[in-house]
Amino acid sequence: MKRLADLAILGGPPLFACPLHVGRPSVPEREHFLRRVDGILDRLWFTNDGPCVRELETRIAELIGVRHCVAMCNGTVALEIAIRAVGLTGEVIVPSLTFVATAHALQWQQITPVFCDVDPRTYNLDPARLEALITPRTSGIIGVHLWGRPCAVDVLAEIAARRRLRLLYDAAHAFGCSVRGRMIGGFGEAEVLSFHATKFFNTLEGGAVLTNDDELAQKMRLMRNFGFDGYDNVIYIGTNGKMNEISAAMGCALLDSLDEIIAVNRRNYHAYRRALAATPHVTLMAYDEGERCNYQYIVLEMDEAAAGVSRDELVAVLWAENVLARRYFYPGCHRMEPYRSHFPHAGLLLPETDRIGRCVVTLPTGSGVTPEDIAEIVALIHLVLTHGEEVHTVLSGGLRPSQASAGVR
Ligand code: T4K
Repeated sequence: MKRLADLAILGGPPLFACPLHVGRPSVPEREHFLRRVDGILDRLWFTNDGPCVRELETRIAELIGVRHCVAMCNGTVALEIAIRAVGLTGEVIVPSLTFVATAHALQWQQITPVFCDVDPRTYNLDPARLEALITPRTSGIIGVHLWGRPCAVDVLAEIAARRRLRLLYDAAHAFGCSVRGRMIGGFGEAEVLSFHATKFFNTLEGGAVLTNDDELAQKMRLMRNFGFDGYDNVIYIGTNGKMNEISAAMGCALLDSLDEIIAVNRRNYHAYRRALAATPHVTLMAYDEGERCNYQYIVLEMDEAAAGVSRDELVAVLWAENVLARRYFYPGCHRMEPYRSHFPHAGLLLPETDRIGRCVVTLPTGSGVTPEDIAEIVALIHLVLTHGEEVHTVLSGGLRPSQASAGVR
């Protein structure tokens, strides 16, 4: 257990010899994956709707209970294709508290993302603030199930139906999660998954669109393949959104271990929860354990004023100790380009987004992180937060390391 004087910011050795990352990839049973790769090399069929992609699509559609899973090369292209396939234009209402890909997928196609503030209890689109943002140019809503916790799906569906708007979900964080027992993936007109390496379920790079709409699914299948409807016949504008076979093989192999991966994330979440119970000035984002959860994000909200040390100072201490915590999703899309220049005053309508972005910290989890590691990480956080002012003084250059050590012993 570290004392304040041993902190790496004061010259002590880091708590962990190797970095602990947020978003370390899950790895399938190696032999199983390599056998699948051998099959791909033997078949000489590497992409373009190959057998591994079809298997992955079928298994995911069954698992989620939707009619169609259309696998794509990544979540961002999957979003772009879904947006185009449902015909979004003009303005689309989205949260700003999300990974920037949600907004970029719109702006990339000259559709304006209109940022709506979030409900601080869910971190998701606040339906009470949404209707005021609807204009004659608004064509739809994209909800984001941030950190795997569901949007207010019923209220959003009601608003979308009443105001005649299309409704999509960015479910990049929510594979394997449910709302009142119904798996995320089947809400709105379509939901988009990301299988990026940093997601608890990955296909190296990859993503998918899930939908129960047969026509929409068929359109997206064509759009991901340049719009080809059979050889030599292009019937839509399209792009190259195809998933390759090695990625799909990774996904198929990992699907076999999905329950174990989630069990490890759940174990880690409980380890954090137990350990953090005695730590002041932070609140751990809670999962609704009555639902299916993937537990892939460990998110702390920190009370900077009470702690006497800033969120960024806490992150700096953690990085020095090789705990590579992240500030997801600071500073919010509205403070990133090109949105910052397009809407310089957007923050006025996004007080919760700004507040949350300033005080959240995402911590390492996944199979590379043990309950013992978690006990050490939390002890470190506890140390910083119970000596907030001293840490703040050291980090703002008020004391030299030797003075600081002398002062805190
Ligand atoms: N919508 C939402 C809500 C999303 O969160 C995302 C992606 C998307 C849409 C778009 O889906 P994709 O097009 O990406 O499929 C990462 C991921 O790149 C991104 O996929 C993810 N969200 C986002 C939340 O996180 P960065 O820029 O923070 O990644 P990076 O490279 O800093 O990696 C994060 C951590 O993971 C690092 O500590 C290192 C570790 N890592 C990373 C990779 C790639 C590994 O240990 N191994 C690896 O292979 O965006």
